[in-house]
Amino acid sequence: MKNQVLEQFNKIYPDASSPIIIRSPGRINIIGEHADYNEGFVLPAAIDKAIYVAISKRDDDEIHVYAGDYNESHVVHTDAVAISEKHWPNYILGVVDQLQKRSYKIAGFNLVIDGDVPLGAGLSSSAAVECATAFALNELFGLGLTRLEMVQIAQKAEHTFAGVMCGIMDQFASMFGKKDHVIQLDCRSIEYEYVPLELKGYKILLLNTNVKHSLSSSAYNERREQCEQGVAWVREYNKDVLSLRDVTMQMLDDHVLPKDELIYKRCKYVVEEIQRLLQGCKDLQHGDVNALGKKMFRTHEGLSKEYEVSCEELDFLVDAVKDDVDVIGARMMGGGFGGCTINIIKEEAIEGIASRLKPLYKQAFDKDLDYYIASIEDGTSFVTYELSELKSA
Ligand code: GAF
Repeated sequence: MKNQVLEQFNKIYPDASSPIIIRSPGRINIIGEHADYNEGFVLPAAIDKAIYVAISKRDDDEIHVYAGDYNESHVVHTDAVAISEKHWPNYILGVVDQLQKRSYKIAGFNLVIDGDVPLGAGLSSSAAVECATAFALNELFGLGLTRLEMVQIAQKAEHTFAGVMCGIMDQFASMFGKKDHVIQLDCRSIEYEYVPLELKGYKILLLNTNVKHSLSSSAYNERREQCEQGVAWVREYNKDVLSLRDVTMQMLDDHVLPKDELIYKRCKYVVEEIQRLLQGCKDLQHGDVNALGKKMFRTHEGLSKEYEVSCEELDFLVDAVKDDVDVIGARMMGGGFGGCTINIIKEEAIEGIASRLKPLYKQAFDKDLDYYIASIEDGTSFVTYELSELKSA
């Protein structure tokens, strides 16, 4: 990937000064879905699929960006940064806008972006682009931002320029990932702990439905509002309740169920998921991967039936492995409505299961099923290269 990005940079900006290169990974999440914006806990990790940004300064105040995936460029003056109809530049420009709003001076730059995080697959390619951009601009213009500040800027960019009112999980995982560890993140206090992911003969297999979750932003924002509505109803009786993190099933039964069954269902899923994650972390610490896996199946049930963010294809893939002794846990992952399932699966069984599922999936949906074995890697970082590599790229 590094060579590809260098090559593109040379081709698009032949007269530019040597770029710095940043790598920012996609993420998985073991358990704790739709918990982050409810101030619950999540258990994500950065993976070996990443977005790469090559960037260098210009002598003027123009921003030139080029996306390898789309073979498209976009140019804008630093005084005129605005949401683009092209969509992909927004994850970059949103970050520039956030920096400008915080009074950081951003001058002109040339940027190339590319990577191997499949787009729309629920692996947070957008957060990876935002984090790579924030890290790159921080370095290029010496802004002195901390990693957490960059995460918050990246998250806000997603709100303002992509219109998704996401929580903090994706950007945090991309920026703070640590090789072979998951991050147990408390999304209220932003305290976190790295927990070694020791799967003892098991691997993490991602099955990509190849359903792009393009309809998901309005539904995502709606779920968030439904959670907030549930909290508001509980708060009428208990002012100490600030989010679903503080809510018990009893409170939901007393104050939400009588008002609205749909909102009750949504909140119930989240309240149970927050508890499930805490138990799941204990499972992981005790090395009880089987118990963790069972909880993943239950999370999927909740996401599918109560939170209603799954889709036929995701349900199909979870159902298809549910009774397989080699798969100890599976569920849809991320925002939903498409993307990947995450499976904890016996290493020797991977090829067999993939070849069993591929034709079944094709027959059921007339779509291809892709699969990746995710390994857990470090978060956003520099990629070093020799000047000779740049010249020969
Ligand atoms: C998306 C969001 F970006 C995250 O913040 C999180 O809410 C996730 O959906 C669901 O857990 O990836």
